[in-house]
Amino acid sequence: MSKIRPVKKCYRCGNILQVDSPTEKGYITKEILEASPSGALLLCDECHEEQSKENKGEPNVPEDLLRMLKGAKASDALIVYVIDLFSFECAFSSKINELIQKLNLIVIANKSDLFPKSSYPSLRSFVSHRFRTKGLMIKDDDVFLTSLSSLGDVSEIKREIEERRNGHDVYIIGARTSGQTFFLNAFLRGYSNVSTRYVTTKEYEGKGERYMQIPLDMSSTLFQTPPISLSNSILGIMDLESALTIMPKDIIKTRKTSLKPGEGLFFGPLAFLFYEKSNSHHVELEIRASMKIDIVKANDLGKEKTFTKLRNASSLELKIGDLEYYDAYDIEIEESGKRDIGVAGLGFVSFKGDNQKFRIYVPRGVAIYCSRSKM
Ligand SMILES: Nc1nc2c(ncn2[C@@H]2O[C@H](COP(=O)(O)OP(=O)(O)O)[C@@H](O)[C@H]2O)c(=O)[nH]1
Ligand SMILES: [Mg+2]
Repeated sequence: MSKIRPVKKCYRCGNILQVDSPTEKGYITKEILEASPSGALLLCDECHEEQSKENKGEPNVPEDLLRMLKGAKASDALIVYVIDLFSFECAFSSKINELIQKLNLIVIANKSDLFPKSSYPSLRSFVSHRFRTKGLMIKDDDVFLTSLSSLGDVSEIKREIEERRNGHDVYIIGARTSGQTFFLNAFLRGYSNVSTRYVTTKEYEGKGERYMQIPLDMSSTLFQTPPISLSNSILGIMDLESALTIMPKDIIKTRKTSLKPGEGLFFGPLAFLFYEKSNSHHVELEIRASMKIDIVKANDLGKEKTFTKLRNASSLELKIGDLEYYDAYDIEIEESGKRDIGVAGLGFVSFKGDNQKFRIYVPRGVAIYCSRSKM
């Protein structure tokens, strides 16, 4: 009688897995293949190595920024770190953090208008906690919430900068779209030049973008810097125009739903969060994501079909492949407090920790995080 057996493929590159030739496509170490339970998602050795590099989940950082921060370190400058409160958790770079670790640092936590005022105190402590987990030892008092797009008044921050810089240079850093430009525009309102030098702009890396240098006194300067990239963010897999349409504009509404084991949620075609199991039967979720994203429930079996439907219906210009080539991560919740699972640039889902197991699928290279709850 004939026998039919599925052929094992690498779920990342799609090549048929083989154990004979390390130099050919799809090679996987025999012991790994033999030790894997049937039905497990497998990676060939090459993809496994690639993915373990990528899974550090950090964004690309312009060389010019690193060069400038070496200067900042040498001159004991003050760093003003601008973040987008909605999504900054995965925008850190260990290379940057190493350079600025010992410098004075203040954080401008921008886009506070997206959150209810009642959450401001907890947002500040969430931000400072997140910085500390990245080795940047700041206190809640070092975090300033702003809404720079609504012509926010930055005079308090200006005073803090003046006080904390001790006559030294200042470097504004942050990820693209966090609000650096809005901050500098606000800073320049009411600025008066007390030096004999001009406000100038300088082009870095020949990309046509220019960055400001603003004299603060006769010998010190405030430097705008090239932004940290969105390479590990959902915003990085679409053109800037699409990215701007999915960035939330108004206070983020909370959408509530619950999942039973075996069910998952699609965030448009951009991510799929699958709920595997927990102690209790179902999990209550609070979702905070752009309202432009359709959130659709699907079970594991129906996920490919739902994905295709959502992708075909999407008006966004997306650089994504099929769901089978998405990166997949297993998340096991060990804490019992309120937790968030988030996708860089897309949003986050909050729930009460109870030994749940989730699997999340995101376009290749997009970073995810799991942390205590932001709200
Ligand atoms: N909701 C909200 N959006 C903001 C705020 N500040 C900036 N933005 C938006 O974020 C985007 C990027 O801002 P920009 O200052 O150019 O960021 P940069 O890339 O860091 O220079 C723009 O589309 C702004 O409209 C804010 O305080 N609240
Ligand atoms: Mg800018």
